[in-house]
Amino acid sequence: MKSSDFHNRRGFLKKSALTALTSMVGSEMVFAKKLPPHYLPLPLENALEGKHPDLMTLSDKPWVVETPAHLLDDDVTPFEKMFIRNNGLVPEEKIDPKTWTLIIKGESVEAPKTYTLADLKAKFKPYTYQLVLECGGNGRSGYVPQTAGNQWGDGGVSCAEWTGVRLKDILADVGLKNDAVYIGYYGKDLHPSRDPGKSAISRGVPLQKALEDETLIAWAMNGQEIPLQHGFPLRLVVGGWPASVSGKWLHTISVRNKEHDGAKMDGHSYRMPRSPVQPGEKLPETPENFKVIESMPVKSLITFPKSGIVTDLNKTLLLRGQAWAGDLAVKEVHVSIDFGATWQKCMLNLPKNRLSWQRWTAAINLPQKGYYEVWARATDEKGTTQPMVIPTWNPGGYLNNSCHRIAVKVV
Ligand SMILES: Nc1nc2c(c(=O)[nH]1)N[C@H]1C(S)=C(S)[C@@H](COP(=O)(O)O)O[C@H]1N2
Ligand SMILES: [Mo]
Repeated sequence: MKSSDFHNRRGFLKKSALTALTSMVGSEMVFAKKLPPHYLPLPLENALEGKHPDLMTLSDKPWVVETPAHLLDDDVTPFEKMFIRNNGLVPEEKIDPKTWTLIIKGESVEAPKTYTLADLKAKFKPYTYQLVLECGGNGRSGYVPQTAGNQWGDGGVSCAEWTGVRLKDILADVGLKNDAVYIGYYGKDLHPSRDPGKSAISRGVPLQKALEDETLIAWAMNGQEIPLQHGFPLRLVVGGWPASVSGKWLHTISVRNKEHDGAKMDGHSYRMPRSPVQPGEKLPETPENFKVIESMPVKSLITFPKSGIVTDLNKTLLLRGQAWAGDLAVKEVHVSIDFGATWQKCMLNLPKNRLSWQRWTAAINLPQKGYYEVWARATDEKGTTQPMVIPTWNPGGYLNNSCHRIAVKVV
């Protein structure tokens, strides 16, 4: 369905579209004439179709939708519980996977090369990995003073199973020049301004990360076609780094001889100050002051029970959660019921594969009736532990990996 089927050149609903929309919505659209330019009735925007009703919409133009922590309890995140983060507007043209192509170009390829989806499937060996995609801004709402950007709670993270071919196999087939150091992606989504000359986001990773076994050009998620909101029909998937490097609706990869300079690679976008700043401090947004975020830090969630649970005295409470640590594995997870004064070690599963999250479980006994908080704290394989308090404030509000807490009442 195309916006131009319904909107005139100035973006307002066409008179001819009104009857069609009315019948699609199922009743008269009382204030249809007042619908702002480029808006469609929500049921036709489709973003939340099939999504769990308890996901939280942070924004609808573009769509930004968060998953509450207790819905991240599956080992493999299903589509209906997967967060959405769009920087622009989902492609409006009808997507035909048969004619979709991936172009590999840029100053550091021997010669540009184009693949159809069928070429990718026929030419290269497919792999399937479970990969953590966490928005760089996940947890942003914890920072004081508040920073600009979507005010994520804890749920801008997923770990689905992605199937595709290794980017490194494709790049080897294309042939790279010696000066190749970075790759950047381009997707078919529209800039929010609808200016076709602008891209909503075009990020990338150093060549070294691009060449890892788990870096995929994926056409399937959880064994099915990638859902439209998550990048149908083709997506770059790079686990462990800010999910903004996992380009949806992928049509081009550019191999660069310098740090990629696409949209949202500059300023303080997905960048951290090179040295800590005072909360609220304004820092000139130069590359000298800000460096691109690479691996995400160690983090965990309590996915069961849901915060606010009421339980009985003398009943052992079983806890479950997920833990991940960017490029690293998680070594240990601990929980505390006394605001971090003492910690109890949890059971921790091995990851299904590198860059997957890891299930942790614990059984706790709460000594008397009253209010408790359960805190969870993961430690990565290098010994780095999550902070209990909000970590260093930064202008973009990124990388808040403070301990997740839930409230528990014993009666
Ligand atoms: N083409 C394109 N790719 C994109 C984005 C986007 O807006 N356009 N958003 C990025 C960001 S910031 C995040 S956090 C993830 C979100 O992935 P999801 O919506 O599938 O959960 O996609 C990334 N890939
Ligand atoms: Mo993101």
